[in-house]
Amino acid sequence: MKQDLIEQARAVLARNDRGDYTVPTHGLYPFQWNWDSALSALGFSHFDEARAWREIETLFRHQWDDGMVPHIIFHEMNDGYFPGPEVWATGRAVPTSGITQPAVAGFAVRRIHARAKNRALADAQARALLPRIHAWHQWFYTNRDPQGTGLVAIIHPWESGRDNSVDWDAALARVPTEGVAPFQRRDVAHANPAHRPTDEEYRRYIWLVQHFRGLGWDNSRLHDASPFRVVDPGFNAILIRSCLDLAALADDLGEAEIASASRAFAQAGIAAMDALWSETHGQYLCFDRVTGALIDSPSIGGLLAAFCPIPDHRAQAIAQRLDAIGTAVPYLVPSHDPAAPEFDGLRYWRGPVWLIVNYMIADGLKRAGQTRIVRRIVDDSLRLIEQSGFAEYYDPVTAEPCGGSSFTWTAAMVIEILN
Ligand code: 9WN
Repeated sequence: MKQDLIEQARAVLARNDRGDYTVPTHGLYPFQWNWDSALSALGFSHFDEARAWREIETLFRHQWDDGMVPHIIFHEMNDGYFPGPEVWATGRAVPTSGITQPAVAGFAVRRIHARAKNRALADAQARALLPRIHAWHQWFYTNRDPQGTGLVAIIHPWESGRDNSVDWDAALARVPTEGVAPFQRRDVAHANPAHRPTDEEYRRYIWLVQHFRGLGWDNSRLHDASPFRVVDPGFNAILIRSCLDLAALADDLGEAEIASASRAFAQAGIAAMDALWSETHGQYLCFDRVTGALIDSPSIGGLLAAFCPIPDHRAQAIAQRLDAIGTAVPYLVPSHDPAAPEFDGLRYWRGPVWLIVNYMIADGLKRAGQTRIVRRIVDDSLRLIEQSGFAEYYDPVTAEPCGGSSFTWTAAMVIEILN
């Protein structure tokens, strides 16, 4: 059974492999996505280390001069996705989007390096990537935390990777739609529209893209000029964890300066994170930098916070919260609280389970010693795969496969979990 699943997962990776990068899935997402690639490299690393390194190398080859690593790289033209390069208009030789995504690369590189069999290759690759990943982290703290609070904001829902989360509803409602050029969505030709964001959300997503494009994609201006500025505990936990992992890697490679700068970022972030805790919900919440208030939305972002080192009593509370959620739905971890009125088990980030997030929550809680709930998350993840294949996401009540199929990072997580 185990070997069968690994073989099937490898076939999914092979199908979506474009040589130097993978597409998330054929049809729906025909380009390279940032956090998909870094997490998918973990899967490749179990059977082809060189290919795993190449995936991340390709991603960083398209890093911007200011340090940002874009969320999409449009390697080959394909009109099956909207918004394409002409909408972003970032003016690069190989076109990219103009926003970023969760900074998982530092974590992935550290993990792949730590367990690599080909030590010479791993050292060479890690040494080349180290300053580039550090430049990205510096970019985050300079451009997305201009006041030096210790936590960074996202300026577009797509940056979070959790596009239509309930977390963004109120902040996104303040984004205008006037002046948005008419467009035709492509995603709904590939996936069930009931599983995807609404047209109204898309208009606001595109307004933000047009607004940033009008500012020449100048990152020193975008944060303050964006009507959407949200501090997401999950997003910050990923960045903090990657800073810590990069510090450990820098220690191994004798790069003391990068190690101490990375630790300083992480320490400031961990200290600031506690202000996002909600006693009422027993988890972390997002913070709206425009209104200056916490966002009353119990989503998976506040549980993913456990991916970075949080105090033991907080990890314990998150484990208890997951226990409670696990009595309400048969499959952990739903992307939104099943008891909340906004919960929708089919619609993307408003309820469905995503294997990559399960993996990161489980990894963080394992470090915190919460082994019982970790076992439940891992078991539920494998049950989903056995019943419903390598989907983009799953209904946490019925296990219905949703979104795209033959999904790269879902397959990569299966290889990672089973090895
Ligand atoms: C926009 C590729 C990406 C993931 C995101 C997921 C979805 C894109 C979209 O697909 O977002 O970036 O068009 O819906 O939400 O997490 O990286 O798999």
